[in-house]
Amino acid sequence: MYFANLLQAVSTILGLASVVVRSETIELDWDIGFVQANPDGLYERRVIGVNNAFPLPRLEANMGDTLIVNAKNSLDRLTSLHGHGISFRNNVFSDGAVSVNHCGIPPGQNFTYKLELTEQGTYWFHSHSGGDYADGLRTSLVVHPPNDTKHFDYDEDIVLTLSDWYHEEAYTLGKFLTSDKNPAGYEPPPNSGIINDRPENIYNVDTDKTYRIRLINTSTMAVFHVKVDGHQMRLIEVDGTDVNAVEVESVELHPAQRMSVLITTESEAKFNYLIHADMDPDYFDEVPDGLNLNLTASLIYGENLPSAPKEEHYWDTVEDTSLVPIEEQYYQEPSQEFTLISDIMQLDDGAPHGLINGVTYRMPKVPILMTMLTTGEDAANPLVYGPRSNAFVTDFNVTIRVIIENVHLDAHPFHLHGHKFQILTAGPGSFIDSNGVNITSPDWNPVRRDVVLVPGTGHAVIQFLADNPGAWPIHCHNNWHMMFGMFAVIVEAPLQLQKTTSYDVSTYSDQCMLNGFKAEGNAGGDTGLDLKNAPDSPTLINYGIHAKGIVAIVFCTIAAFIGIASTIYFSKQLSEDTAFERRKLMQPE
Ligand SMILES: *[C@@H]1O[C@H](CO)[C@@H](O)[C@H](O)[C@H]1NC(C)=O
Ligand SMILES: *[C@@H]1O[C@H](CO)[C@@H](O)[C@H](O)[C@H]1NC(C)=O
Ligand SMILES: *[C@@H]1O[C@H](CO)[C@@H](O)[C@H](O)[C@H]1NC(C)=O
Ligand SMILES: *[C@@H]1O[C@H](CO)[C@@H](O)[C@H](O)[C@H]1NC(C)=O
Ligand SMILES: *[C@@H]1O[C@H](CO)[C@@H](O)[C@H](O)[C@H]1NC(C)=O
Ligand SMILES: *[C@@H]1O[C@H](CO)[C@@H](O)[C@H](O)[C@H]1NC(C)=O
Ligand SMILES: [Cu+2]
Repeated sequence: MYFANLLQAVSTILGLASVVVRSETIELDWDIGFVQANPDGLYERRVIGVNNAFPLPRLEANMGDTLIVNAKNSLDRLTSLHGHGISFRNNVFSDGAVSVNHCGIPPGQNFTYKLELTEQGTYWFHSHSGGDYADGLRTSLVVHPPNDTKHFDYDEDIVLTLSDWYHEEAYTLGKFLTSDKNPAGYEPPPNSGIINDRPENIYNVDTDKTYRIRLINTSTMAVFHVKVDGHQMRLIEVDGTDVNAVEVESVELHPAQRMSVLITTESEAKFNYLIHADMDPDYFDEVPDGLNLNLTASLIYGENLPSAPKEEHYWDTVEDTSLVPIEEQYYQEPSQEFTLISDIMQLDDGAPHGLINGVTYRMPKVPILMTMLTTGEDAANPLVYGPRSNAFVTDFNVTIRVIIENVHLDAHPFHLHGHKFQILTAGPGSFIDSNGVNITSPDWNPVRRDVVLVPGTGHAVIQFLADNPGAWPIHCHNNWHMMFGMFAVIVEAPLQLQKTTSYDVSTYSDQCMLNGFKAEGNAGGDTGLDLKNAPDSPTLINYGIHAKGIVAIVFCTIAAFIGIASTIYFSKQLSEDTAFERRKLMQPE
């Protein structure tokens, strides 16, 4: 990083900046290991850090730069790294989603990730293995625009990551949560919230300057509302897409989402102000006593100035679909359409599971990408990826529509790797019962993001151009829900991928083997469509008894475990009989 910045400074001094497009290669050595830290100032615990430190180094680069991260895994289990929102075009082995395009880094070994930063915006870099990102393995990644596509004037960036924080390790909590001891899929509320993975955040600001505040939601499950006292906010970016500025009172961020807002400081330094980041209690099953929902950072105009008088603030929401990207991409009629019905329920192993079309994801023996590259023409057949991979195979260079129908009561922030997709519509109820997609004009330019919030018992419809062959997960980014298996994979243009990507099995086979995977063949590690060795996963409990039966069973079991919390969860469940009715209609037997 320093080296790159230094080069930049030198080239600016030499006056080279205006004649050459600089693109730097930024190379980092990251040793991933456990360290002791006290991120919320309330409790010291073991967290996952880098090079013996926590929080992790912030990543920053210019558009066009390449980031190389040589990661060593010094944990006692496999791990991985993923650049959230980065397209990984031509670097399909660097996306880092374990079991999809990566076998993970075995303990004691290294892996080199390559991120070509071809798009400006606010991103983040985090583990894509188990709950490791919730235990600390995450940081911001800001890609600065070059002058000619810098759509807004601002003087400086302020980067705020917002997260919930648990005093117990996600690794341990996850084991309990995904077991038959937690049949109703209860999600424990966090112990606190943190900004920038540290207890205190103070920003010194100057008068009459414009700051771009970049917000990154690195939460497990918390939803934040952000507001700056005394300053009008203008929303200009969502998930790496610059949009026509919208004045907002506050912004709402779901897990894994990013937003940028501009604020202009006052001409006269009179007060110091607070930036508020409030966690929304509606997204928790339970709010424990003593959980401070309302976090703050400080904007300091002058050390000796008084604090601004307290302000009443309310939570505003900006509909994604009302935002208009500055760089236009017009709506196209889709050529292929997939429907994903998402749910969470107890399956026949007694544990809670996330479901896509009735199937809970189970890691195949061979990561999807490696199956795509080693099964010839079979790669275009969804069967080759196994019965539990939720694989959706696309053609090349056509428009793909994905309809997500959520029959569960919780809202789910769905993330797709490899693309910024257009959001055509999102709302309550099912898409089939809605007015459909409203094509407002031939040059309709829908908002593009990489995370879409699918409301509880609601729907969302997204589209993207299948021009990036690879294996791209589409999953809920609520970390608990992802652990429950609410996960599918877009198998994008496998035959095209075979033409453009050379793959030497021996490059990855040793690491894959150490982590329990194979590096070639179908989902069972065999050839052709012989899938007898492909992993299986639990299945649905007979629906005959479902609606009332499961509620009764689950209620008795869980009440013993979690007491009051489950009653709250259940009052949510019971008030929504319709969800159960719809499940019966939509789930396969
Ligand atoms: C970009 O704009 C800044 C401020 O206007 C200027 O100082 C800088 O030289 C420009 N860089 C290039 C590469 O044009
Ligand atoms: C592994 O990573 C460490 C630190 O990240 C680095 O010092 C070392 O050179 C790497 N080893 C190899 C073989 O690349
Ligand atoms: C962050 O993401 C989590 C998980 O989706 C979500 O519950 C929370 O509301 C988000 N917070 C913000 C500020 O977006
Ligand atoms: C947190 O902020 C919200 C919004 O201003 C407010 O309604 C709520 O009362 C605050 N909660 C606490 C505990 O201060
Ligand atoms: C993708 O499709 C468009 C329009 O159908 C065509 O112009 C373009 O050449 C295609 N690109 C590739 C790489 O095949
Ligand atoms: C479609 O969008 C237009 C323009 O925003 C709006 O006037 C119209 O009511 C919408 N139609 C439906 C069916 O939602
Ligand atoms: Cu979810």
